[in-house]
Amino acid sequence: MTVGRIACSIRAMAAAPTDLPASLLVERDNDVAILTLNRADKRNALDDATMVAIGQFFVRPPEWARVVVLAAAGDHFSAGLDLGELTGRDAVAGLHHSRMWHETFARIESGQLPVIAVLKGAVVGGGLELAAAAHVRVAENSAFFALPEGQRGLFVGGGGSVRLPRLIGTHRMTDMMLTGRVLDADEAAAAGLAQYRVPDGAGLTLARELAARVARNSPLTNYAVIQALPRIAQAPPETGLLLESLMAAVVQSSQEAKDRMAAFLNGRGSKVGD
Ligand code: 1HE
Repeated sequence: MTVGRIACSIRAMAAAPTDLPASLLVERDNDVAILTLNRADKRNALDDATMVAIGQFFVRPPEWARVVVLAAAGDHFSAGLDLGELTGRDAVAGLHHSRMWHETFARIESGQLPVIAVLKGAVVGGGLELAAAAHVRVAENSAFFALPEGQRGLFVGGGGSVRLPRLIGTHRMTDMMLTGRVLDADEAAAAGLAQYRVPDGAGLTLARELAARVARNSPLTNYAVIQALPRIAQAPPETGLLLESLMAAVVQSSQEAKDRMAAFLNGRGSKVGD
């Protein structure tokens, strides 16, 4: 069974998505889906409708999509949780809301497709938690990163306390939360919050180029990178090594791997860096 068929059967089991709200756009660029947060007037604050739509998109991405680029309209990636929706919530509703965010971001991080996020302006609070669930992050010059939960009397609730320490270390996250420290794009990239740094306006172009490269990989390798690599990295080393061997054996036994290796050995394959 190919990874495409695995993906199809899982997607077929999922409920059909309802129409997307105006706050989320999906466009097709060949086999790349461009998913755009489209609430610039509210600095792409994440309200429930947008979160539910993001979750629905990732549980059943379009069949043609091999990679997702996560972008944002306006000058800011996301100002985080929509604070306007928070004020009326009691503790139980807050618990369920946080778990809904967890489920949504898990669908991104541990879903079917590689996700490349284009970061600019505010990448704060829940916006940073959303960015942390992506696999590749491109930061434009204007991007700034913060966890203003302390200022608002809140705590992270979208998986930030799990994902951000893995990216930047507990000590840096602690500093950001306690002191309200704002990292600029260079500081964030140096800390590990973005793998790529580009001038303002260049993020989407680079993300599309990267997505096109990712889409040229064997889908089964991409699947292994998303599904196996993070689990191996968190497993005890002996368990991780066994998982690695199992995953490697499955991937290299695929017909696509055999075809690609034969093409290289016959002088027809791409070389490193092509
Ligand atoms: C919002 C939000 C929001 C803007 N919820 N409405 N996040 C924060 O604490 C960040 C709060 N936002 C800001 O600090 C600033 O808005 C920005 C630095 C991001 C941008 O500043 P600016 O001057 O460009 O915009 P603005 O004038 O502050 O905001 C424009 C509009 O967006 C305004 O609404 P309007 O109706 O008066 O035009 C703002 O109210 C609205 N807006 N941010 C709701 N966040 C799962 S737990 C996660 C916990 C968190 O994410 S805590 C962090 C929350």
